[in-house]
Amino acid sequence: MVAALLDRLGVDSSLYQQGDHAVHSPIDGSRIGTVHLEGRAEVEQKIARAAEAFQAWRKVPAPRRGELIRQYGEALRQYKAELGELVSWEAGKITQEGLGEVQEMIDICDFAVGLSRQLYGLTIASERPGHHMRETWHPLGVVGVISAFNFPVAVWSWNAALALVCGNPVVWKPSEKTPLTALACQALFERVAKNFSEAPAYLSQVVIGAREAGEALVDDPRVALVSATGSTRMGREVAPRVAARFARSVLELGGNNAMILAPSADLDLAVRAILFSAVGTAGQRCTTLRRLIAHESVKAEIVERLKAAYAKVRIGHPLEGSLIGPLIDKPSFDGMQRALEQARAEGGKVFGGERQLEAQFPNAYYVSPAIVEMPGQSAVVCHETFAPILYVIGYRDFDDAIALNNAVPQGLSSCVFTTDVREAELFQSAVGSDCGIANVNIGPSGAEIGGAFGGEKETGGGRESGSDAWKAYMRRQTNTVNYSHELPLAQGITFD
Ligand code: UN1
Repeated sequence: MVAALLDRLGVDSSLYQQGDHAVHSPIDGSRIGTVHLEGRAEVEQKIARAAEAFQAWRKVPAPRRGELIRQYGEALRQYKAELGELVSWEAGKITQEGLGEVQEMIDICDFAVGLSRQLYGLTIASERPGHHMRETWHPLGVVGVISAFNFPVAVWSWNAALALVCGNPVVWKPSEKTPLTALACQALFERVAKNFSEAPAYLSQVVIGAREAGEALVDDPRVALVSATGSTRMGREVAPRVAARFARSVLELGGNNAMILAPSADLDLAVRAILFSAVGTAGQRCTTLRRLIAHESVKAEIVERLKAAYAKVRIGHPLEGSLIGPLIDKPSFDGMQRALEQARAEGGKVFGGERQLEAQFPNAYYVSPAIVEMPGQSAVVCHETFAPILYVIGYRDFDDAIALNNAVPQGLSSCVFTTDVREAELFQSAVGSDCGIANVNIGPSGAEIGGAFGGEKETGGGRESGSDAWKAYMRRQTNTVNYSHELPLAQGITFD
């Protein structure tokens, strides 16, 4: 099944039938491939090739670079079903979410194509007669991308589509849990690039490896930007190492996203939003809803309604019409159980969270999503557990709700459900949510690619995807041109 998909996507079988690292599907634990893990020397060789590709690619006009991405987007449209299904097999996403992830890739390609005819700089008023100032944006260099298992293809594409139109080659290290989808993206890319005469060899490369491979990317002076998605623990190691060599990083790390549910909220809407954002992707999005901060007047009702809705959610094989697929692996399941234990110890009332379908899938980890009523925002609630656990806490005063929203170390996404315009605006004001994303009457997950994506505090501060996130992938240059016959100095200095 997986081999047939990889074949259709153009992946050479030698890449997933040899090697020392087995890849298992979270759907049933079956082995779906074996890959070779690359070491430092192999990564360094790929970086050297990328550095060479940069010399040529930076000279190609940006709209032509955009044309390559347009064609890549077309290839993604053509192979959306296959790639989406492969995402399901390798990451355990349900059909809709596997396809949605490929759609997110297509969307960022479209965005990048438009961007390739923009990449605007400024013209700036000069204080000197006969002078002209402007700001231009130039290609930056090799971009290293480190991505996580949970968005195995979309997050790479956010980075790659922008990096490539900005004139940079890309070296991608996907999670060791999801190398096959990366090989498929790369095969599609190579198919398009091979017929694109201006594209140099090694414009996009994949590195399959573990920690050592990631470190090689992080430490190599030829890598101008490291864009890393993953845990805060990983970011804490990456950020200082990249900074120590004065390179750039874009970090997208942990989230601990909340919804404030106000008394005026449309509860029907809220139930649906909570279901998608807390239960979708089996709670394994960085934007997953993890904390529900509900006004005391609606808390009991929302918990009852959620329990009823949770009880009806179909759990099972993600390609067979379920809404919740498996967790990625056993450590993830164990982490969830530990968090629930800790929540109980901290006074939580736990509903759900048990292993499911063990007889049918002894080597896979399906769970019922959990709702945990907590007496307050205790330690376990402040920690991101990458599983479907929704902690519910009460509030009385809206300012306290905002304070609770902000009182965790992470700062990715947040939302408020209210029909009170004052609350909605306050939540998005300077004294409101401290997160990179703050929504009104929609959940914290499922962002469109048009906005900048990322967050503050332990989330790492990076921005990817839309808006002006492209600027991280280029170097800015200020130009002053003297078209006069004099040489006036700035600040009125005379130097005669
Ligand atoms: C992630 O989980 O790393 O906003 C990215 C969302 C998706 C991206 C999630 N568009 O939920």
